This record gives sequence, C-alpha cells and structure tokens, in this order.
Amino acid sequence: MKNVLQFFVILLLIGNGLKAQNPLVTDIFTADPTARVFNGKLYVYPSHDIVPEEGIEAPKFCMPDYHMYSLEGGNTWKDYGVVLDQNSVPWGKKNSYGMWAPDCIKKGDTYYYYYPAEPVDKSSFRRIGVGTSKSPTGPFKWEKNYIKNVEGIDPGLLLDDNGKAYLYFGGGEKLFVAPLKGNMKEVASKPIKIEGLPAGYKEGSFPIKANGMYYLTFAHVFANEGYTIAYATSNNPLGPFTYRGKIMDNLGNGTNHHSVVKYKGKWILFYHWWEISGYNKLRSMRADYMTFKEDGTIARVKPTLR
Ligand code: FUB
Repeated sequence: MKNVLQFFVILLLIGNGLKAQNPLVTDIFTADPTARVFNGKLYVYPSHDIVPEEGIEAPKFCMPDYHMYSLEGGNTWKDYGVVLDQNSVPWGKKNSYGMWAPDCIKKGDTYYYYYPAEPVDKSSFRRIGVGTSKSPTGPFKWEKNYIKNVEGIDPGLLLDDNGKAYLYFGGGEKLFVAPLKGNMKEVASKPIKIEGLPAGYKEGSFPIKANGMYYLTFAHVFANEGYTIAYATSNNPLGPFTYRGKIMDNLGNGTNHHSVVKYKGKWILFYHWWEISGYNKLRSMRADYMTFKEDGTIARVKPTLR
C-alpha cells in the first residue's frame, strides 16, 4: 500500500512538471493547517498524515506527530521537523496515531501550542494538552497533564483585544468554548456549548475577530454535498452565533479542518485536499485568498488548482 501510494505521488508530481503553489508542501502529507502570523512572519501548524507501517493497525487517520512550517518567501516553506511526537505526550497513550488538529497562539512573550491526544487514563476519546515556548518554532515545554474539564478535539484559540483568551473545542458534533485563565493552561470556568450553529455543524472550528465581530468558521456537512466550510458570527465570543453561509464547497475531503489568517493585509484560508495521494486520509495543506465583502459577509473561496 505504502509503495503504491508513493509511486502514485511521484507520477503525479512528474506529470505536473513543476512544484505547484498548491499544495504547499509535497514531501510529506499535511492536514488541518492552522496558520498564524507572529511578528510579521507566517507560520503553519498542521497535523501529519502517514501511511501506516506494515503490520501496524492504525486508526482511520494515521497521525503520529506534528511538523511546523514558516513561509520563507515566494512559495518556500521551511519545515522545522517534528515539534511533538505521539510518544512524547506526557499524559498520552503510546502509539495511538491520533495527533489530530493543533493550534498555536502567542500571549505576551510566550507561545502556547495546543494539541489533542488520546489519554493513557482512558478518561475520554481525546483530551487537549498544551506546551509553552519563547519561540513560535519551539522547542515547547509540554505540560505534564491535559487541560482539566476539557474533553474533545480541534482546539481553536482566540485572543481578544482585551487580552482574554478563549479555547474552542469540539466533540460529538457539538462545539464548546471556555475562557482560559491568565496562565493559558487552565479553563477559567466550565466549558459551555456554543448555541446557534446550524444542523450539520461538524467540527474543526476556527475563531477569529474581524470587522468588530466574532467569526467562527467550521466544517458543515450537508446530506446532498458532504463537508463544506461555513461560518457564523456573533457579537460575543461565547455566542450565541448566527449562521451566515458557506465559504468553500465540498472537495470530497471527508473532513474540512482549516484556518483563516490575515497576512500582509490580505485574508487567507488554509485548508487541505488529497489531490496528490488520491486518498482522503493522506491530505496536503493548501491556501487561497479569502475576501470579506463590505457588509462583513465572506465571499465564497474557490480552490486554485496550482
Ligand atoms: O484530521 C484529523 C481530524 O479529522 C481533525 O482533527 C478533525 O477536525 C477532523 O477533520
């Protein structure tokens, strides 16, 4: 299986002739990209899809660790190597291959990297852990325990203008939010369920503040279309939110974890697709510009092929 896929990838790259702008990197498979701008530089914190080794019974997504990237100009992405391996999670089950979508945020002079993993204590499907660093590229010092009272996946962080931070996370097709304490490692109060999201809300929420409003983008599944990327808005980070529409049509992904970032005055949607592998569990991160209209709504983003 591994060899067949690698052969397919090489054929496709040769067929395309040149390294395309999309996907962003082609030497490994990357998914669920969270993009952040720190000190004017663009960083991406994705998850990492691999083909299971022979004999390893892996879950449907086989995700052993995290790499991270920075944009070095043009379409050159620097890979900093493994930021966190599944077997280095202090509270995690070994060889779980469940290192799903992470996030990283800066508060003061510290970078906080949030990630989901399977806890060795079996208390939940996934818990969320955090590590700190004085550099966006690490090394991160990983907290010994997961964040208490948080059970779920897809950590999405919002740092409000007043310095308050919020952790959004999902689970079971529900989205929760909790304000974080000043230390960014504990929730300040019990997480609450976000109200107002449409039927078909799935996962992968990403919070931003723009145009004086709170926007939540998320994967929205329609019976006749599958996974799309949609959004909702609110004047309160805790909600309730109002559904505002679709940002991207279904790409046949099976999942649609993404992020939105403003870089050099332009908004960019980071997302993933599996056009290199031909298999939707081996994804490649991509990016396309996204536009807010005058009225604050978001124009539909059409994925560029290259
Ligand atoms: O890519 C693995 C997981 O699938 C993500 O963390 C979820 O959002 C879902 O897309």
